[in-house]
Parts: sequence; C-alpha cells; structure tokens
Amino acid sequence: MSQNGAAFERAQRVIPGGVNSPVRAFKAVGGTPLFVKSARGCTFVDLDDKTYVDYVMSWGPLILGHAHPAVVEAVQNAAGRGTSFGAPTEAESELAELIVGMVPSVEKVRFCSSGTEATMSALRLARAFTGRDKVVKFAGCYHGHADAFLISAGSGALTLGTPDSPGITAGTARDTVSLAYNDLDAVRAAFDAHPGEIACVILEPYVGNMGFVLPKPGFLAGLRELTQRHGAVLIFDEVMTGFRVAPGGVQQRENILPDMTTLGKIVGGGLPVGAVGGRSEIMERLSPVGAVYQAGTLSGNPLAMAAGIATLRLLQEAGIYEKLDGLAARLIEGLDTVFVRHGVAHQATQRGSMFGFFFTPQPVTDLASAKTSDVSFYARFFHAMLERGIYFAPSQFEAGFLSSMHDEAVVDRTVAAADDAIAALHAT
Ligand code: HOZ
Repeated sequence: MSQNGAAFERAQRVIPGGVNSPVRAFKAVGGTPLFVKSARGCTFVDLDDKTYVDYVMSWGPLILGHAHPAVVEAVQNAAGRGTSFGAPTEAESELAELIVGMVPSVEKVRFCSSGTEATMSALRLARAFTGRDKVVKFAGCYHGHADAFLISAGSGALTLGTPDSPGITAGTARDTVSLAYNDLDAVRAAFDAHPGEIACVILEPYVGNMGFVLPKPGFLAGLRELTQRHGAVLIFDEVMTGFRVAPGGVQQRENILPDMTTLGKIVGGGLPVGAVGGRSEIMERLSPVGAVYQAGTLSGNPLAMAAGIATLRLLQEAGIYEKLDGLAARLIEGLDTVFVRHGVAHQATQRGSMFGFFFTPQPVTDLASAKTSDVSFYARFFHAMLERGIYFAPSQFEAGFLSSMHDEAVVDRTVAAADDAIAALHAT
C-alpha cells in the first residue's frame, strides 16, 4: 500500500471520513487523497515523495505560494513574541488599516478565525441593522457552514450531494431564500414576495464554489440598485476573491460597492483568519460599541495577523496582479486549445488568478448549467493529470488558483500534460 493509502486508513480510524473538511476526501473523483509532506512555491510533495504542481493552493489563501520566505519569517518572529494573548495587539490595527486601504467599501473591520465566522457575523449584523430576518442567497454559492447558508450550498456540500444539510431547522430554512445566480428577475420577485422582510442579499460576486462562474453584465449593478431600493444590505462574500482578482477584490474590479464584505483566505496569509468589514454605520453595531454580539478567543491572533500583514504588503508591489492575470489567461487559453484539439466540449474562464473549466457545451451561468458538466470525465481528467504531477481541485465544483510562484514554464508544462492526458483518455 502507498504511504498516502496507509495515512488515509489511519486517519479514517479517528477522523470522520479521514479528513477535516469534506472535499479533501476525493469522494467526487475517487481514489485516495494525497497527504502532504511539505510544500514550497507552487509545488507540494506527498507522502510517497511525488511532487505536484498545485492549482488548489490551500483553496485560495496562498497567492504568494507555499512557504513564502517573508511570510514564514513574519510568523516565526511573531511566534517568538507569544502565540496568543486574548488581549489587543497593534498588529490587528495594522492589518485592519491595510484592509481599509485596499478594499474600497470597507471603513471598519472585525477579525475572526474563518470565513464561516465572517459570513455568520455579517448576517447577524445585517439582521440587526435592518430589523429583518430573511436572507437572499444564490444556489451554488457557498458561504461557509453556518446553518442559514447550507441551503442549496456549493463547494463540498454540492460535491457530496448534501446542499441542504440535515440538522438545519425548518425555521432557519424558512428565513433563507435561495435563488438562481445571475437571475435578477428572481431577486425582484423575492423582494415583491417578501416586502420589508429581506435583511440582506449575500453572494460570491465571482463564484468559486460551483466551479468558477462569473456574473452576467449588469447582475452586480442590478443587485446594488435593488438592495438600495428595498433597504436591504448587500454583502459581497469575497473570502475567495478578496485580494485575489484585484487588490480590492471584485468590488474594485467591477466598481460596485457592497455595504458589507466578508474576507478570509488571503487576508490570513495561509493562517486561519476571517474578517467582516463594511460601512462604519453598520460595523458600529458590533459589541462593545453596539449590541450585536460577536467574539473569539483566537480572533486577531498575532501569528495570523503577522502572516496577513506580510502577505498584503507584498501584494502591494507593482505588477503582481498583472503577472497573475497573464499567467491565468495563458493557462486557460492553453487548456482551451487542448480541449478544442481533442473535441472535448467545455467552458473555460479566468479572472485574475482564479480560473475554472467545465466539460459541457452549454454556457455556465448558474448552478443548473454548472451541473450539466460531465463530472465523470472531470474525475478521469483529474486522475490523468495527477499521474502527470498536476494537482487540480478534486471536484468539478471548485475553482482553481495560481500563485506568484507559478510561472510560464510551469503553465506550459501543465498544458502539455493536459494534451497528453486527454490523448491517453481517448485512447482507452
Ligand atoms: N470550502 C473549501 C473549498 N471551497 C474547501 C476547504 C478545504 O477542504 O480545505
């Protein structure tokens, strides 16, 4: 048995499914998950000592690559001064200042420990601010695993066939209105059907949790106009896209400002951090200024703050986003050419260093069209690429991520591997 296989067996004896987050278990693609021994730059090494080019990058946080020296040094230095205090440090203000400076709509920000906590807190704040209960979300978007969002959810919930998780009360489900992404008419109808009841509309402004799906022209602007008109809070969940598709996320790239923004992943530089930010008027409702309770022993953790500060500082260097955008475009154009050459029906797209591809002839604009993708072909393609040392997400319904440590040679090698992989798949 391989070392990965033995490690997976051991893990399954003491951890449900052998993993601490479901998508990692490879259930959607079959086979044994790779257990990581070490990682550097754009590659990782598994327990069987095989090296892979990584296009998952911890599901988004590692825009500077694995073990970036400046990030590692910042974390080591912080650890030497103490790992947690449960009392404020200046690093929290420094990271908050960086965020306020980079994300256009954020005036104040509160740190927590994960994206799930950020969206959960954003929802509570929106409800308190508006005095309303209902939340509008979009099928296939994933906002972490708080109850209110596990209705038609994306990511692992979608991959593993539990988009409406058991354990969510009927009352919670009643307060969540789930609509088709990109369907502005459905949003209009929801506001008409629930006058004065909708606290907020939350979405991934570019979706990374049903594969990579973009908003149609006018969708985000339409949501901005409708929420304003009906007095609801617009929440952009930029946990994946924040600091990823532009320094200020989708809101900067598309020039649409939400009322609140949830952040995670890159803001923690690879350590566990979430953040909820927005207009002061809303954020000041948070305890201890206001009455909306939100707290955490490890919130603003000094190691995580240090990693986040080092990462955001480096991201402000000139040219980094242009380089990433160019690399992702090269990858997607290369894969597109390969798929066309082999007659594989597909959709492929990127924005900044996020990308995705579906195996369907149909344009993908929402969950229903995403689900037309040939997931069994995805699984075979995934394994064929794995054999060639390329690690894409072990699910069709996730996005891909590049880092500043990927380069043209790596991307070209990936495209060549895809050509070889599909030729091999067609030959069998
Ligand atoms: N929810 C993450 C992907 N969208 C997966 C997290 C993980 O497995 O680490």
